[in-house]
Amino acid sequence: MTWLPPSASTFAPNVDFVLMLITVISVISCVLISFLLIYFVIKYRRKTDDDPTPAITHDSFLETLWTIIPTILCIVIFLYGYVYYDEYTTTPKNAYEINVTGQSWIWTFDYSNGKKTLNELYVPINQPIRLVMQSKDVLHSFFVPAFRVKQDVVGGRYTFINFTATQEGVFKIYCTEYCGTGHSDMGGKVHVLSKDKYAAWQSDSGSKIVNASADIPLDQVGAELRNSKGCVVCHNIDGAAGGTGPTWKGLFGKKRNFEDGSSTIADENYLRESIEYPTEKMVKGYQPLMPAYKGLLADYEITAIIEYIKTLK
Ligand code: HEC
Ligand SMILES: [Cu+2]
Repeated sequence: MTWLPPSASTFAPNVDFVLMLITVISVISCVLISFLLIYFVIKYRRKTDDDPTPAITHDSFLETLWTIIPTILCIVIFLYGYVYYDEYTTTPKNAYEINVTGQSWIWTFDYSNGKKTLNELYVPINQPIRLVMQSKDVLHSFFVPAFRVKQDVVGGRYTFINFTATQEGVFKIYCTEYCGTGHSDMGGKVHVLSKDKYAAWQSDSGSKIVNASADIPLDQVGAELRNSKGCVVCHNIDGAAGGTGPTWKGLFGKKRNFEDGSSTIADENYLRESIEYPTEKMVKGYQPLMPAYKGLLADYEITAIIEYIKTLK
């Protein structure tokens, strides 16, 4: 159906079917009831002034009918909902588990072989997946429209999503729980790969999102990473004040003043430390909101971002 997102998981057709069922029932009832209402208003209108109003108090047959038909419809809708919900919440035995962490305002994914990715989830096609999700801070919600799965992500406990992707491609992830100023930018992508490509991706070292072997200048790779790694949510590059984090414009080589009264000049090593351990040196006037990117960015990715920051004069 063109008005729906792509249908890319085993649940998607079920959810769409229930949606269609409810829509069709609603449209038919609406048209039928409206039509009968108008028809009866005209047919049984008072035609002359002394036309008597008939004293009908009830009709057992009609009342039974309009109770039983909607009841049956409700039961049918409930049963479909129940069966599909049960399927959705039951973990298949051979499910492949991926740990998901939501925090303001990025998603990180931990795979069983030690790989970690940021805002980009990689899954194999036709393989039941179980996401074990938690939040580091406030409520978030993990939503992949193309899979028709959505679940709140909560601090201090785990929540789960099961799905089996049925289409190769790239699909969007949204956070659907209002979680602060960066909420609307808190998103990511699911990459559904064939089994072969997935195995290749898993054995590939480093969390490459941008292809390092392509002939792209480092600073351009860095510009790309600012978006894909979520820096864009908190750091602007136009020098505007009032962002969650300091602007990157003119940052390189500038004197930085810290909350503890010390200061330094922003060189490569300072930038690297700020990215990996942001709370080590707290820039004056800012909150400790930046996630620690240690282990989440490959070395060449950090270098690329630093090269990019250098170009922002
Ligand atoms: C949730 C918001 C947030 C996100 C996302 C975020 N940062 Fe930050 N960042 C901050 C805040 C707040 C500070 C200032 C406080 C501090 O020093 O930790 C900061 C400080 C920095 C600094 C030091 C800046 C200075 O003026 O001295 C650098 C460099 C930096 N971030 C890089 C990054 C990179 C690279 C990314 C993405 C990979 C990123 N940040 C993502 C909030 C964020
Ligand atoms: Cu969120």
